[in-house]
Amino acid sequence: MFAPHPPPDMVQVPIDGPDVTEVVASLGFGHTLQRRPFSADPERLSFSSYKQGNVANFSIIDSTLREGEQFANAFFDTQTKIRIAKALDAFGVEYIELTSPAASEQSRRDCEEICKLGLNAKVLTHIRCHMDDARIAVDTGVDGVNVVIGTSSFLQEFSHGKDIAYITKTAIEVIEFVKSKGLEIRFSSEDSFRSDLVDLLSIYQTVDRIGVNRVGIADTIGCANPRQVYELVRTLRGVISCDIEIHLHNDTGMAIANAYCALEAGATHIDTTVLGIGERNGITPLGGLVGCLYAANPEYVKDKYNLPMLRELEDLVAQAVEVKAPPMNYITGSCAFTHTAGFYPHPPTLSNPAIFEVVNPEDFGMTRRIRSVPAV
Ligand code: HCA
Ligand code: CU
Repeated sequence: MFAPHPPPDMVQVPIDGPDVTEVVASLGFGHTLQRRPFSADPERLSFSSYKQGNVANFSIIDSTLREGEQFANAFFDTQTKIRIAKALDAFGVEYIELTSPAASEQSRRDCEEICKLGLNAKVLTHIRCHMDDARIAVDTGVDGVNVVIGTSSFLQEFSHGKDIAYITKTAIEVIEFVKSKGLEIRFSSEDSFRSDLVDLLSIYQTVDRIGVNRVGIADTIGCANPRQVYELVRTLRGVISCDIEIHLHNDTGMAIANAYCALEAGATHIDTTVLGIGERNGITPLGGLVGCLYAANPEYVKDKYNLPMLRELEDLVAQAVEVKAPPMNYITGSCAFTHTAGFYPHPPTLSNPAIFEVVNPEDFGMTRRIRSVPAV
């Protein structure tokens, strides 16, 4: 009458379904999925070398002095721009992107001043795809020019009103002009993720053939997710041979993960701003990106950037735009390395804090704090 109950010490499991040992073996990266925490034994961890793409071979283009100028509370005077440019250079970003000199007379003068500083970082300026802007840009002393034009149907219709044939023709003219001056040149499409893919790939292929240094993809409205980013960059990688830059807005909190996936897919240059400031809620934050890439390859990232300077750089920008960095901020937040001990009888954080840390605070000049609460 009654269905027999299993004995109490037995667990019922479905008899169908794949053998998990075989599934894991077929993945081909061993039994451990975690990315390399700073103190773990690398021999035991194989995931960090899995599908790395350019995760350990990239450049940062910091746009605090361009995209960041579009942040709601940003009004940088010349001296502040110079201080930020020098701090970014001391941190070690490879490029600094500045507002178009065509935007105002002040922007043009500031651009010239920053070019005269003799920084290690290359100085770029960001212009519309227009010969008038290009002529002004090449006379400022910049190392390169980042050109952008909207390619999505929305922008073609509601912003500049030009079709793809016109965009391609102007792009060629601007690129050839900037190249003739011996400067580096990038061509990017605004709102790439809502652009027609055939249009997008065709225009990138054309500019690649005429020798552009980089093409750029922009998630202007922050609508993309990591898988979409991976697929677009991967597809693009297959049709062009020049470098690939990516610019990712953070409207839905995807900007760091999207940047990571872009590198896995073969992107070479990532746009950031300090604290992520920019239009609306900004773009990929420098600190979060560096933290994420450090987790994958600590030695590479430590070698490349002056990590203990991150906090100072963020404080400088936070002060300039009159905001406070959030306590939960990646790496530099006041609670980033706070551990609460006392919930366990033998708190593992006390014997080896690294058990709960993917980042070694000392590498970023930060200190760990153990907060004790009485065990209950
Ligand atoms: C802009 C828009 C932009 C450009 C990005 C790029 C965007 O302010 O011109 O040049 O790659 O998010 O699309 O910032
Ligand atoms: Cu932007």
